[in-house]
Amino acid sequence: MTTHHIAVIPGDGIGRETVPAALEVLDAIAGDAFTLRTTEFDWSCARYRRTGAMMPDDGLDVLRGHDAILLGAVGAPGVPDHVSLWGLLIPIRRAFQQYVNLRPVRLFEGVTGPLRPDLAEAIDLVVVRENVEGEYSRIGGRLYEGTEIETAMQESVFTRTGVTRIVDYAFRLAGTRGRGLTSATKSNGIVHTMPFWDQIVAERAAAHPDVPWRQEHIDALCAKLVLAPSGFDVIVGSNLFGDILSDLTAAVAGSIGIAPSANLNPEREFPSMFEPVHGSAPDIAGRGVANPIGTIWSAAMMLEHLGHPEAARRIDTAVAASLADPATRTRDLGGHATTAEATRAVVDALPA
Ligand code: GGG
Repeated sequence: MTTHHIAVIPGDGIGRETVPAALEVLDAIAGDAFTLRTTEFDWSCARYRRTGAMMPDDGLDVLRGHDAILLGAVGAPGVPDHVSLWGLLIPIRRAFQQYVNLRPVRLFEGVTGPLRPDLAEAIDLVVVRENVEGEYSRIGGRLYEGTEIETAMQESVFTRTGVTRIVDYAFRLAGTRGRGLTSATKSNGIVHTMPFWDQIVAERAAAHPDVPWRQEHIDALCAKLVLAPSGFDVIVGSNLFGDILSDLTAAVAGSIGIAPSANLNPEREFPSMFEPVHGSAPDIAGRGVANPIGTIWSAAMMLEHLGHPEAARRIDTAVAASLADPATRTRDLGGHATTAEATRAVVDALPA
């Protein structure tokens, strides 16, 4: 029997409700093939308020000793979002070279979200987001602060290594899924980094001759994803564009509350991290109404990554069954179920 050591960081807001929900499902599924030994860390905005840091100085060294990280959400009123993000999430992604952020989106039976009924056909796509460089950068600064000519500048970082590895990952994934790759850029307006990205996509396409691919400007792509989302399979984009596209597609498929993500270090040299796409949602935190599915599905992706695809599929099946029943849908999906009821529905629907 394999034992995996999981670092658990519920974080802030609804992360403190959805992570226990995912742990309940993981508890129900662990058994003969594997067990999970979890260690919980209180790294969060609450810790930041207490100590001035989201995590301890040796936090990354502590995480290094784990097989995977399960994270809820970061962000709380009173703590600037860039402080919480750069104090916890981004250092983890970068220290562990989690350069792939995989964000699958599916339209589940019975969940139509804002889609017109005639568009509610199979949506089954994956956003592959570059996760450690691009527009997420601290390079820049402010000039003439507090004056009328105050100026803010921010630089993006696109390296040949960074773009090539994410594009290659996306081509390989598209090759296994079979319906082609779309690359999202904005090369008509952003004249250095985006044409560089397009150039590398075109170069790498030659190494993946069987994968159909196309390039789309991000603005036009957003419109197409709203109007005809079923026409897309794998979409690759920069750190910022991938983040925006995954919220957009998750909302089109019903709710961001369902959407999972995997921050992967594909070489498995370091732990990967699994977290829902949604944030801490302080407006509903503490009320027991958050949708746990995004975190539960992220936990399933974690099991897949740890070498338990069968267990991951059992969770997927249970998630689909729970979403098909209006009685066990949370408010974001038009239902009335609490976090606890939605979680119980998944546990009860786990196939034997
Ligand atoms: N689920 C983790 C979380 O709190 N995400 C909120 C967020 O704003 N993330 C930004 C990002 O993924 O770059």
